[in-house]
Amino acid sequence: MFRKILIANRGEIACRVIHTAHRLGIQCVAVYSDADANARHVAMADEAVRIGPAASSDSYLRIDTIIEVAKQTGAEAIHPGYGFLSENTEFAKACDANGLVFIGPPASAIAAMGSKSAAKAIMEKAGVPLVPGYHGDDQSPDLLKAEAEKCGYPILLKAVAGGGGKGMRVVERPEDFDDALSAAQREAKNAFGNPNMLIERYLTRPRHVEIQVFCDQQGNGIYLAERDCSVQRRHQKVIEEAPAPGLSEDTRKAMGEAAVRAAQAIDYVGAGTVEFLYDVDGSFFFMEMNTRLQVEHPVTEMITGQDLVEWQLRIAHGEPLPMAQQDLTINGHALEVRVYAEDPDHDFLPATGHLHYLRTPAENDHVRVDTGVREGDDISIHYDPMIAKLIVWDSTREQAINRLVTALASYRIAGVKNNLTFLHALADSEPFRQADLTTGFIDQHQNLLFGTQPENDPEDLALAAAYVITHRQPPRDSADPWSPFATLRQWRLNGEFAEPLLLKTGETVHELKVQVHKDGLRIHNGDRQDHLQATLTDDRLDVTLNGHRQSLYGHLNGDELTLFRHGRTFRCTVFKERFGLEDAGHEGSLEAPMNGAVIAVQAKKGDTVTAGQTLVIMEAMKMEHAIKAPANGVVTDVFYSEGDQVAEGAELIAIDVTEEASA
Ligand code: MV4
Repeated sequence: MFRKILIANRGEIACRVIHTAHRLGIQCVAVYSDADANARHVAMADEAVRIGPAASSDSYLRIDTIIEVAKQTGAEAIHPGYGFLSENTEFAKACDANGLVFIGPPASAIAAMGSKSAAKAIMEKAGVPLVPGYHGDDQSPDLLKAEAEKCGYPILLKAVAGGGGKGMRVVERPEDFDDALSAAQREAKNAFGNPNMLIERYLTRPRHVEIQVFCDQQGNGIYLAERDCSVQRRHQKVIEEAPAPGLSEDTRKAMGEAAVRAAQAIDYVGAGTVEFLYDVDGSFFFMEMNTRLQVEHPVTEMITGQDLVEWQLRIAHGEPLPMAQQDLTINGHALEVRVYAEDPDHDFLPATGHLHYLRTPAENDHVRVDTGVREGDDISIHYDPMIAKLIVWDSTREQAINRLVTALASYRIAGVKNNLTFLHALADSEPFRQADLTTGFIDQHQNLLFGTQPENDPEDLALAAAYVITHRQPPRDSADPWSPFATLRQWRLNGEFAEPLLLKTGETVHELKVQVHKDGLRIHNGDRQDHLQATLTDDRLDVTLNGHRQSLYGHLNGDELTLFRHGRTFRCTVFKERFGLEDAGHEGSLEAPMNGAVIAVQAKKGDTVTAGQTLVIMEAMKMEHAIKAPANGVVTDVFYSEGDQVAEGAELIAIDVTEEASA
């Protein structure tokens, strides 16, 4: 076995690979960009080498630098993870040329799957079922139209050079064909530099079912069952599971054997995934082959009991497949969700920020968390915003879903917008429990998945107030008369005195009144009155609300409170006094209101500016936003210039608004 390997990746997959390598007694060299100097994958590795600035193109995509580091550190092999250089033929070749083992397939196998039409031709020859259609070189419009007629409308035009859903167009009727073809060709030429199209019958309610395959260097192949990844959003997988609900043993075998034929047709070595469209009638068709270990590989590990990274390492080192097909069994059901830094309520816009508070579900035989971040880390604009993968297993799908729902409810993140509430609603939804899986799942069930959080649930507000009040209580032995909590005693003696507490959710300010009585708190919110007892232990609030005992968790960061309850995240800003409200507005802020690009800077250092004057113009989501001076003053610093990408919250410009400055 290898003594030392280099992991040419970051985040959760780098950590995942290191975990298995260490279990096998293999030393690990990590690489890192400037943004990742303190990252988890660096801390886990035996040694780690800086490879450049934060931008991927200057670090994790630098073939020359990474090869050099591998040679310098004495690594014998390179694991590419997924993304970055994992499917880059130049990288695979560079490893070969430098006497390093690329832990993946030969460059020729990666290249064979690069063109969709060439891939289809290979698969056809290998007897892998294809969607009826045309994938020839002759691209004359008349011929294409005749081929479309042959496969039957609706048809799908796919760019030969496309992939992952890019460059596709549905044509419903023959009379729409000509216009659709020229538009699709134009788009494909612009996007991929190749206008060629293939034509397929359009399946209207397909599922995405993929087979995990492995091949060794001796030419043996095996399939490790399938994964159903039908629940996707804009071709991003959201939930993956294994096995695929309702797939018969016969179909599994037929699909598995087709996948192994597909791999062997291109002399595949290592871990690969053959994706199929699976139709309602049980038929299946080759879609594409991914020549890497995939994000969702853990669900296969959970139902087979195998460590796929260990298989990769053994095979790359020349060992034969660790198992024969007939010895491989599947057990129970596994689900994976991808926890992302994104905002489901704003079209899943990627989010960035600081992970002020991060609590993951307890891991055990049923629950696994694969992550590359720790509390206190930043989610930056430079890389994929995945925070973690949450994987669960149980003996039935129903029990596995229950595990998932429970685990999601105990996953807590404050500081960065994320999709936990969305995932919880999705996993707990009736259509998902019913396994009503198609690629249109999220669009079809929007009403169940979005806006599931009541804006101003009075229970949330009462519990938020309870959290704030108990958080302020001094420790029992505190005798500090200057403590800000000391005031509490005064009004505790007098049950009639009610302290105002202002909680702001969105643009609404809720004016609550809190009374502390011997038997608990009384919280007034308009006409509503809640009576509760609460004790706070670290971040856990044990509370009896109107006679209902429950535990929930919270996190206060300055005046920003996040409460976690029933799988939902409730956020509010806390003010003791009305005047506090003025401080909270973002008006006049000189910070970037969102991730975006600076398109103009209209002030320079030393300029005298007047309140309301536009200083910087930013663009995000194709909209312009003017950043204006909050007061008269003098510009003391300009931090960005035209064309720069900036992260939400970054200070754009500094101005001195003291009277001396503006005098
Ligand atoms: C299709 C299809 C329906 N009919 N092909 C999308 C990604 C690309 N690799 C293939 N894709 C599709 N091909 C035919 N003939 C529907 C899709 C499709 C899809 C496939 C898998 C997972 C999610 C999807 C979402 C939309 C469309």
